[in-house]
Amino acid sequence: MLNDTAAPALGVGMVGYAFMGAAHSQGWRTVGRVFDLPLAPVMSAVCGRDPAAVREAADRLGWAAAETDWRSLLARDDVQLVDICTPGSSHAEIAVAALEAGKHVLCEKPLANTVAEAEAMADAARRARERGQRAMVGFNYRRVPALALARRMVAEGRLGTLRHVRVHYLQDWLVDPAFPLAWRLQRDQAGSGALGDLGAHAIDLAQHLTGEYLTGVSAQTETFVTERPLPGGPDGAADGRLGTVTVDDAAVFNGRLGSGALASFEVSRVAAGRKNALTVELNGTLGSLSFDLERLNELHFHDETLDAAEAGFRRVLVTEDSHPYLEAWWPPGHGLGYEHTFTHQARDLLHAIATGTDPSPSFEDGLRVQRVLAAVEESAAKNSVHTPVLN
Ligand code: SOE
Repeated sequence: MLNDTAAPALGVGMVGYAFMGAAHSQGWRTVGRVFDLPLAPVMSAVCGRDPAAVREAADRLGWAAAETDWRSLLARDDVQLVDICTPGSSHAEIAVAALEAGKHVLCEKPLANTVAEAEAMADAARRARERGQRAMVGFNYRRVPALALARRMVAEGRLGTLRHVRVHYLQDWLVDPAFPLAWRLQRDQAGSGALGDLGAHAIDLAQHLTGEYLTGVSAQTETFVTERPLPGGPDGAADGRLGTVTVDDAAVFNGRLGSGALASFEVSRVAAGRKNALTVELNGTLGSLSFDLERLNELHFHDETLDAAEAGFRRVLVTEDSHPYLEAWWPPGHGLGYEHTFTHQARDLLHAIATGTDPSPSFEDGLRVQRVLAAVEESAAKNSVHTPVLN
């Protein structure tokens, strides 16, 4: 796809083209038409194992060529940046090889399936940085304008000293026990369940919004539906056999941030009626902020410094030119959606590459999240629940 800016071209090659691949493609297609960029992304090639399916995806999503082996994608001269949208089990191998081949890398979250893999990726990124390459992990919700504004307000001290951080991320696509045993339900491919899929976002946001890190966690996880239909029939249809679910359906955990603020998290893929319900609340000594992804153009702010008669949560409509990312989009009030976070992600990565700065979130940030995910699983496995003495 041609880009009509005068900026030098940067060829992008993407591995994987399912839901996340489609979302990333949308970002690459739109970014140069909305933002003034220092580099013009060119959608050189997409890669997947099925030749017919990847060719169809290339045409549908706007990629010039299709490859069936990610190593061939890495070998292409028209690919300078590799965008990894595959299941977590292949992130480390592809990302490390791409960095060693001299490419910049964007990798979907969670960074990896294990801490060891994430460490190897962060090491490879550190070595590549010395050669001028950049590596970013795709925590796209950092790029919702209202959440970027929230981070700015916390950094400006508008909330005072933080006391509480509360992040819930709830979906319901697994509530039906007849939902098949897809890759996201298999530990060897996905690493973990709702925890890695949704909890990774929640942990990253808690740390990113506050600028602090979790120092310890206490957790419980649960797999409510332990067996699901195997998609062994034609075209992935169920064939009557059941397979074991090897990841969690839900996790609840809490922890303490560096400053001493208490953080609590709840993530689930079996919360009936909740489709993509990410909510965040921060409470500080001078005020509170509240965000709901289902109303993503809004941020609610309670200013504790106001007279009590007038204080209380007020809605800030985050669509002004002065709000993060909004200067390039529509007039005030016209609002953005989920897909725009991927456009913003592409924009920020291109700026980092062009200016030679570390992208945010870096692989190092991804590794930090991975360590928390591992700590949650460890705590849940120990099941160190203190039973109160009743009566
Ligand atoms: C599936 O649960 C999923 O696509 C996640 O993997 C994404 O990261 C999230 O943004 C939406 O839900």
